[in-house]
Amino acid sequence: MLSKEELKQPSILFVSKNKNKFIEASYILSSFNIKLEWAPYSKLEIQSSSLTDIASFAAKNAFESIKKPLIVEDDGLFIKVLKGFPGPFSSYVYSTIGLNGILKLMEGVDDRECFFESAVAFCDQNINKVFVGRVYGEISRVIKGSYGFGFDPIFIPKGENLTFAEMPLNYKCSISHRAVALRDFAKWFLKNFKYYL
Ligand code: ITT
Repeated sequence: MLSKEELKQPSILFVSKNKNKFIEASYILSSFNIKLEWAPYSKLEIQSSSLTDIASFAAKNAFESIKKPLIVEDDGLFIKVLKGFPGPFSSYVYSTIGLNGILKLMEGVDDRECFFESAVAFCDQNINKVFVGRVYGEISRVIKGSYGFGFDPIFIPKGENLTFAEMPLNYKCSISHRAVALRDFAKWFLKNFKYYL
């Protein structure tokens, strides 16, 4: 006989090869009692300047093969003087020129304004909906901190002196682009989809 646990609807899958994103997303959604399960697959990435379109397409594509309610999240770091670069190319830029490459591009530049954007796409058999979050800040002059991942060591959120990589997870997750998008998602989800939990 199935246990009470097994009879429950499955939790939502978080499709990403990036475990850090899953850990942060799980932490953020845990305060809404929404449970995520990690599906460590690469998402399909279309060419677009819109993270919303990239996430939405990837979620639909993942749902077609997995056929379970899921989330895909696409992120990007948009630097003002670089006209939004690396934006939708953030993953590629991170793994090629990396943090040092970004700092090099910003050498001698005083205007260091930038923002992180997160597009969270939820998809099931009936719906494909995207929630967007942003956090504004600036690119640091040097690489600082050892928490977090990706561009965290060079991103200083507005109003702070520390990079994301100098902040413990609970603090980053109270102000991040991911938190803004996922909190919106959580409110919508709890209103509309109680039966999944
Ligand atoms: P998936 O596509 O498999 O989810 P990814 O790491 O490629 O994993 P994204 O395309 O969404 O994820 O991320 C673009 C880049 O931005 C990538 O290099 C991430 O490491 C980085 N990134 C995303 N969220 C971040 C965060 O909260 N802090 C720092 N860097 C982040």
